Amino acid sequence: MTVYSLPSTFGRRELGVEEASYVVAGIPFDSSESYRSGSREAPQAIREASREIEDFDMLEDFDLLELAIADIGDIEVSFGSNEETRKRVVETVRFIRDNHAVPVLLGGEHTISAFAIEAFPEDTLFLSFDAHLDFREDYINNPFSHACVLRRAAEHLGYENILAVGVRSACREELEDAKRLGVSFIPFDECYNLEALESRLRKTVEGRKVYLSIDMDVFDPKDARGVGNPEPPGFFFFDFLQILDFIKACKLVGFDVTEVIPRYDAYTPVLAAKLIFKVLARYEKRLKGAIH
Ligand SMILES: [Mn+2]
Repeated sequence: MTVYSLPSTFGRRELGVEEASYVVAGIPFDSSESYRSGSREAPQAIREASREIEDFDMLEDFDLLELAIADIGDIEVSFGSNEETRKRVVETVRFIRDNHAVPVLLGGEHTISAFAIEAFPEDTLFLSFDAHLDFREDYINNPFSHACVLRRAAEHLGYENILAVGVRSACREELEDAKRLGVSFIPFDECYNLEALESRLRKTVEGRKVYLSIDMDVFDPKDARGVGNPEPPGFFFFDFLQILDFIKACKLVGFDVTEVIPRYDAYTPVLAAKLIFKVLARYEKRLKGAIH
């Protein structure tokens, strides 16, 4: 008997964790979103979009079915408890890493990155694409606000193991703190020359273990309207694809996409799903030694 079913997993995948190179987990956690909220709805929306993306990416000349992806569903988070959610995220990410796979985390607000990074060793580079610096000590007395992500990551990995790209929004105090503490960031006005940016990123990540965190507000709101704190102007998706080859120079150990708010735009989850496939496809092409 044939069963005609379509799994509601990322990319319709049915692999087990032990067979996978990349393990998707949703983290539907939103707690501190200061403007528009609702990123808890993003993991399912990104999955839904991913299931409709066809398997052969002609622009990448790559069959996405070559990506060994498993989807373990969503972490059951504890709304109102940063501590409990943090514990669950760290344990889940450790579980994925213990299975020798790269965690691919679907946020949720950007705070999930600050939780996840605790499951990684201190020689990891936290590479964040974000319109905002997110380097506040706390935001309205909340150290796990999404405005503090970079700071929490830096406290775990060391200030020298942080690079934020595309930054165009901060408060004066966090900007001064970041400079004083030696945190590297590439402001958006240094991102206009894509060729120069790609080579700068490539040099920085060369041979390093990289945790890639993409806050979708790094994109121009004309491309990604469904985000919590839109911050024009920003990267266009097409431009981002011109710099993405830097990923081939590093060892990708973790990856997340955060801050999608589906209720404000039905297209942004599609962009997020496509972005995930693009990152993994480029990275996988390097691993396979393919010439593209
Ligand atoms: Mn942001």
